[in-house]
Parts: sequence; structure tokens; C-alpha cells
Amino acid sequence: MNRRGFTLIELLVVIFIISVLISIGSVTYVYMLSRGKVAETQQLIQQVSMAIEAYHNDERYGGDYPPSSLRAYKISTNGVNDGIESVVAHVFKLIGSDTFIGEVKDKFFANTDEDSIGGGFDPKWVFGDLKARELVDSWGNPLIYFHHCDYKEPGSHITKYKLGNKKYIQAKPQIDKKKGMYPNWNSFVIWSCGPNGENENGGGDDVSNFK
Ligand SMILES: [Ca+2]
Ligand SMILES: [Ca+2]
Ligand SMILES: [Ca+2]
Repeated sequence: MNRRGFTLIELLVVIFIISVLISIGSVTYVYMLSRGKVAETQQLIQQVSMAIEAYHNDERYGGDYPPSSLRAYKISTNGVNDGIESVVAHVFKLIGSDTFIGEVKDKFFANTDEDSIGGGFDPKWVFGDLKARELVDSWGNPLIYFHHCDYKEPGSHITKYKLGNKKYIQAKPQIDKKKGMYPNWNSFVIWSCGPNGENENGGGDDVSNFK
């Protein structure tokens, strides 16, 4: 039998093809992973938006959306993640005795600015401690929220990137240039910085309730 081994060139070609296939596979995997996180964050924003609407529709709470900061209740805040901390306080039973949202996975709660709530609310009722929690996206960055009254003057609302990356940013809703007005001009906006982790005020790859 005339058996012939691989030549060096053939071997190199095979190795090259295999490495190309592996790199295509890993790029696809990373892409799918990122797509999964976007979808997950979209779902979270949708769930929270529905809870905010339910709060708004409950006449016992004045028929308004949660304010952009707990300062509306004369509670001192550190000015970081104010909007989304206010949302947590309003939809998770800290105000009144109603909860407006179903189960949310633990990984979507964090206290990236390491602050606490005092003077009126007692988060211990719900969470067992005084941490001023915010909701974070699938990449661990805080969501950003504004009541429509604060679109023009977002005041001191600053959002902090996730722990270990001590970067503060000033978030501000932007006028939709095509329509010439703010998105959701009579309700609220909520967004995530998206896969790139950079705030684009709801534009770019940000995931929001208005795109
Ligand atoms: Ca805070
Ligand atoms: Ca916090
Ligand atoms: Ca972004």
C-alpha cells in the first residue's frame, strides 16, 4: 500500500484553516453574548417602565411619575444615580405599602455609589439594610432615569460608572432633532449606557425606553 504522510505545507494549511474557524467562532460567540445582554437589558427597562406606569396610574400616589430625585421628599442624596434610586424607592414598596413590580434578578441591583437612604424611608423593610440601591444593566452600569419635568434642567443628577471605574458623568436627555422635541416629553425616560459602557444620553448603542 502506498501511504503518504502530510507534507509540511499541507499541515500548515490545515492549522491555518482550523485557527480561522476558531477565531470566527469566538467572534460570533462574543457577538451573541453581547446581543443576549442587550436583549436582557431591554427586558429589564421594559419591566421597570411598566412598573413606573403602574405607579403613575395608581391615584393614591397622586397620578405622577416618580421624581428624578428623592430630594423631592427633603431627603438628602449624594447627587449620584438620583433618578434610578428614586425609581427603586417608588416601585419596590418603600413609598406607601405597594409594590409595582414583579421579581427582578439580584444581579440587577447594586449600590455603585455606596450611599444610604435615611430620613423617612426605611429600605430595611424591603432589602434588609439601608443601602440606596439602584438598578444596573447587564454590564453592571447604573440605569439613568428622568421625570419629564427635569429634561431641561437635570440639576445635579450624575451617574457613576460601575465600581472600580470611578468615573462620573453628567447625564442629560436630548431633544430628538427630527421631531424637534424631547422623547417621551410628557412621561419619563430611562436608559442604559449599553454594550460600550459610555453614556450617549440615549443615543449610540444606549438601550432606552424611547428608541
Ligand atoms: Ca446616590
Ligand atoms: Ca446608590
Ligand atoms: Ca453607549
